[in-house]
Amino acid sequence: MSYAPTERTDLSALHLQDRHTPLGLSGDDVVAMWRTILLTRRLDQKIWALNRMGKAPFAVSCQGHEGAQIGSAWALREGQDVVCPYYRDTGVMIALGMTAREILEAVFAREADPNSGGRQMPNHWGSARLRVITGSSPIATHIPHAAGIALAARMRGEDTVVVCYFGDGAASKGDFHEAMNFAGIHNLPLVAICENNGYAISVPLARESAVENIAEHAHQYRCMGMIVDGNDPLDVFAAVRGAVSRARKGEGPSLIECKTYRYLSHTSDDDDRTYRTPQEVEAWRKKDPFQRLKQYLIEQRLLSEAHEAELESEVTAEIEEAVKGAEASAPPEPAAAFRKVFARPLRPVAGVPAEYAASQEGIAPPASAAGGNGAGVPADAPVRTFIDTVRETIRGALAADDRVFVLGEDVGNRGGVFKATDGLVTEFGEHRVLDMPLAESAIVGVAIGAALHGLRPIAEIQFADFIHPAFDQLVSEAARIHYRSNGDFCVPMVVRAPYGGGVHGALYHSQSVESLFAHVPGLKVVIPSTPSDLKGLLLASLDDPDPVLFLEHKKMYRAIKGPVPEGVEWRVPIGLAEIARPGADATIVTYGLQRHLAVEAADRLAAEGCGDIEVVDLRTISPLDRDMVIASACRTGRVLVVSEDNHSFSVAAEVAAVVAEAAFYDLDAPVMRLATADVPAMPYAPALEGAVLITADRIADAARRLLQA
Ligand SMILES: Cc1ncc(C[n+]2csc(CCOP(=O)(O)OP(=O)(O)O)c2C)c(N)n1
Ligand SMILES: [Mg+2]
Repeated sequence: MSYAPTERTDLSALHLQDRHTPLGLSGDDVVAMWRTILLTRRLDQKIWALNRMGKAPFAVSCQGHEGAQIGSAWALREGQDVVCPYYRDTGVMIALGMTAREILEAVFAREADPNSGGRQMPNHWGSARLRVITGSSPIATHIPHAAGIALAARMRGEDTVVVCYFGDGAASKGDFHEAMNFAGIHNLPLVAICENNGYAISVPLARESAVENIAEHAHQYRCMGMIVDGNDPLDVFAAVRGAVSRARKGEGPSLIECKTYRYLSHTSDDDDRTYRTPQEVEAWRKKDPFQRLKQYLIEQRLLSEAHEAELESEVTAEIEEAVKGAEASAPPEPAAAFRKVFARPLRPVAGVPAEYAASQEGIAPPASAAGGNGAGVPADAPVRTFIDTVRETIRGALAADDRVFVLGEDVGNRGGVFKATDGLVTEFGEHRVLDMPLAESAIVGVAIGAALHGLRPIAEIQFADFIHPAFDQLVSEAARIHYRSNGDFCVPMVVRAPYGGGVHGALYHSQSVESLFAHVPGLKVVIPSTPSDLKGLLLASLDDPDPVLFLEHKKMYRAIKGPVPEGVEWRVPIGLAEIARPGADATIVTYGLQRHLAVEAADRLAAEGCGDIEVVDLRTISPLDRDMVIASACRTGRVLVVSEDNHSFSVAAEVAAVVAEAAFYDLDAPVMRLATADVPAMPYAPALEGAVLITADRIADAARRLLQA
């Protein structure tokens, strides 16, 4: 199977016709465009050579793609449009203003690398200065971000256009389809550019796509679809300029497919001889965008031999100087590896080697102990259920801050399946309470994009059980964006999800997911257990510059009531646990619904005269309030950790480890865990569900054993 040039990409005979003037480009413009292609080609060749010399560990070549990359980037409005590039887009970055020196700082993984400060591999672009959004390695995850930025730009009344680049391989991913569908539904100012080079590493197009042209997907998503000769920069420029202008005028998204080819292997680690023939490569080399534009300039009498030589020597000197400078520039200091995990770090990073502990960044420890036990809650505060508190808190946030908006499945007219957003669409309109397609990756991905563009999204995942399609967006994207961009970007986003069992929800409406996400550096995970905590923590999460996963135990929605301060000033700090019930003889560490069950069990044991048990409610799972857990463990000498999540590899396991490490010599008994057995949560039949469920009785039994141990 081979990927041959088609008629569409055939070289037309001679460029005797002036093609640039009708496009609004002067002769100087086209020469400048070619100079950018020249710089890109020579820099790429240099980087490849540095790799082969053993000086650059990893290289991604864009040779062959320069026409698609520079022709398209030339059509953007500098300083206003936003770009989500692909890893192969060296030409896009040079056209947008990243210098050879800056690119080489990344190649050598230097501290001055503007993309990531040496944290990511080369070609993982990102620069707030250039309005280029930080990118990752997982393919296609950035396309929903582009749609979210386009949505946010429109909500903010800007005429910004978002341009998103990707390869033919990316068009196989759900994120591509989810994002294009969303862009089509909302007619967003998005220009999606597919650099189709015929391969996803070694897999040829015919084995990755059921349709011959990626642009054919456009009509499914109400986009304008176009196929252009990606090796003709002027053709690409014309198409992208048209698409950008349509998007700016509110005429909706476009999908432009640039048929192109890469001349070298996929990366410096690949060997393309295993999957394509030299003849095929040669056929495409005859259509080299570099040579074609040069040929055009010569035929149009815009480039003399002397001028060409002058440009060549300018570019060579620029690259040589950049290599020298970047090679000599400083690597990142090792201690930087432990910084910028969060935009607002609340606790020291756990597990930092002792030699770097002293050089950690300053943390802003959580402030006061307001919250669930009533501290700071006015005596006349109205009593509300948990679910009413969710809704009223969101209502207050929507009214107080026009950057806040809600997105999720059924959040609009239905008001959410639990009624957490009931009535809000009528009050605030469809643009602030956005019904989303049934596509969790897009829900979180769009929220990330909107957060990156200055909004404060509250994304609702209908049930925590359905958060798994968005795992990549949460774990690979939201959680890593601040760190991977060396602090250049942050994601102030809240993702709410009802979780937990005991409601006859069976395997897929009962799960506890906190341990999965608490494991991920860069995510804050919050689980409130009282209405006043819920309000204070949700508002604190909206203030926070980091992504917050906000889990609400669904059994509490109508069962738990409590006083809730009015207004939008109330805050409960993230990262601070609370003593829900003071006691002297043992500690139960827990969170969520189990706080209430633990207090009930403790009261019962006290009434029986068995002992006085302290209950610590974590409230924030990550970052964990180790100080309060350890202090309580040291005071009482006995610790039981209670959690509805599965027994092994869990939050309960982590708390037990913290206690064992830090309070061992103050303990009078081994740390105990009471958690749901390691079975998929939860079976449906009442008898089966009852068998696995954590109840106040079971907590009391466990606590009795602990007191006697
Ligand atoms: C989700 C995911 N799966 C696999 C990979 C490994 N991988 C990196 S690039 C690539 C091929 C991408 O092909 P395409 O989108 O056509 O871009 P091209 O490299 O051809 O420019 C693969 C499989 C990855 N980075 N992410
Ligand atoms: Mg490809």
